Amino acid sequence: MHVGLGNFFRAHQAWYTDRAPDADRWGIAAFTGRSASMADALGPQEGLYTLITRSDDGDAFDVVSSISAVHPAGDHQAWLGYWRSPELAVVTLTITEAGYVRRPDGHLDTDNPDVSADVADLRVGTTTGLRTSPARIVAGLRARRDSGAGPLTVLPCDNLPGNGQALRTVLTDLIDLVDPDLTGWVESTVAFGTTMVDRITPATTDEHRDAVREQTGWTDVAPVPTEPFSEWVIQSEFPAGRPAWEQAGALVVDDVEPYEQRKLWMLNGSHSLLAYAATIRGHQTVDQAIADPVCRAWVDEWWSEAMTHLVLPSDHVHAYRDALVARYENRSIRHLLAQIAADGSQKLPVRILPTLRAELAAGRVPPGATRAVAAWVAHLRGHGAPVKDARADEVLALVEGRSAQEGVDAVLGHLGHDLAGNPDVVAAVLAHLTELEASA
Ligand code: CS2
Repeated sequence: MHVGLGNFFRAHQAWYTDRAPDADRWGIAAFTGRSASMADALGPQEGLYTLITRSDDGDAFDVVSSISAVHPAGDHQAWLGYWRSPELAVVTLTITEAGYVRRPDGHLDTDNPDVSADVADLRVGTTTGLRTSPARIVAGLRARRDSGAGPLTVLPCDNLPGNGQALRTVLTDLIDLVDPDLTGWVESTVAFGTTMVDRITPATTDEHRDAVREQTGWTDVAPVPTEPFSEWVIQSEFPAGRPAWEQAGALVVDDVEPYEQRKLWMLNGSHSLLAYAATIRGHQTVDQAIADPVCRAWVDEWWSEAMTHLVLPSDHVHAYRDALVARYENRSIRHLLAQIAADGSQKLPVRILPTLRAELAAGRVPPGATRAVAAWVAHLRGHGAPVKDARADEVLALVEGRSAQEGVDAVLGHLGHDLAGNPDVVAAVLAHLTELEASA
C-alpha cells in the first residue's frame, strides 16, 4: 500500500516495483494524499500511466503497471480493509515533509487544528473523517492489531533525515494521546524502515500529455515526466516480505544515514538555495539557474561547505556532485524553482542548518549556508518565487511589517536560538539579504 499518489511516487517506488523480477506477485493499493484528483485521473486508467524519461538525447516512454488499485484518501473503508489483510506487507509513504505535522523539535504538532480534531475523533473511535496521515495510519494500525493480520513494514520515502524514526515519533505521540494500549503491539509487530529516495520529478503539464499522444498514440491524462537518474537506499526489516527491489536497482544497507545526508544536503540543499536565490535573479527553472555563473558559484560554494561534513568516501561524493551538475543541466525536464520553493519552513531546517551548525562548530561562518538562509528571508519578504507553505501564516508573520534587520533576527530566532544569538551569523545573513534584494 502507498500513501501519497503523486508524481514522485509514480517515478520512484511504483517504478522500482514494476521493474522487480517478482513484480507479477505484487500490487500496490495507492491512496492519494492531500489532493484526491489523482484518484479521479488514474482510476479510469486502471492505475496505468506513462513514465516519460527525459534526457537531452530524447524521451523514453514506459507504461508502469504496478499500481493495482487507486483510492482517494477519504476512502476509509478500503483503507482499513487493506490494513486488515494478511497480504499487506509494506506501507510506503510520500506525504511530503509537511505531512508529518511535526513541531520543530520533531514531535507531533498538537496545536495544529487538524491534529486536535483527529485526536478527538480517534479517542471516540470515529475514523471516517480523519484529516492527517499520522491519524489515518494509527487507525490502520489499530485495525491490523484487532484483526490479527500480523507484522508488516512502514516505509517512509520523504526527504526527512531519519524518516523512519521521524514517523515513529509522531505516531507514538499520537498513540499516547488516543490509545496507549496500542504502543506495545506496534513496538513488537511493526518495522519502521528508513529510506533515501532520489529522482527529480517535475509536475505534469499539457506538453507531457501531448508528447505521449504524439509519440505513442495513447491518451494518458496523467503521465509522469522524470530524469534518467534514480536512487533508492533502504534500511529496514521486512517481516512480511517485500518485492525484490534490490534487483531493480535499489540498495539495501545497514545504515542509510550517510546516503541520506549526501542527498539531502547536496541535492535538496542546493535546490532550496536556487529556489529562493535564483528566482530573485529572474530564473524559473533549475537548468536556467545552473547555467547562470553567479548561481553556479553560489551552488559550488554551498557544495564545498556541505561536502566537508559528509562521511561517504570523497570519490563517491565527488562523483555524485558531478552527476548533480549534469542532472541540473538537463533542459528537457524543466524543473520549476517555484515548485521546489514550497514548504521552506519544513525544508530549510533539514537541508541547510546541519551544515551551517557544523561549520560554526568548526569555527567558520559559512557564506553558502548563510546565503541560503538569507534567500529564504528575501523570499518571505516578497522577492523571487511566491510563498506557498504549510506554515505560511507563522513564517510570514516573522517578517511582516519589519525591517530587514528585524526580519533576519526573527527568522533566525525561529530557526534556532543558537543562530539568532550568534552575531556573526546575523551579520552574514543580513549582508547576503541586502545583496540579494539589491539585485532583485
Ligand atoms: C526538491 C525535491 O521539491 C523539492 O523540494 O528538492 O523534490 C527533489 O527534486 C527530489 O528530492 C529529488 O530526488
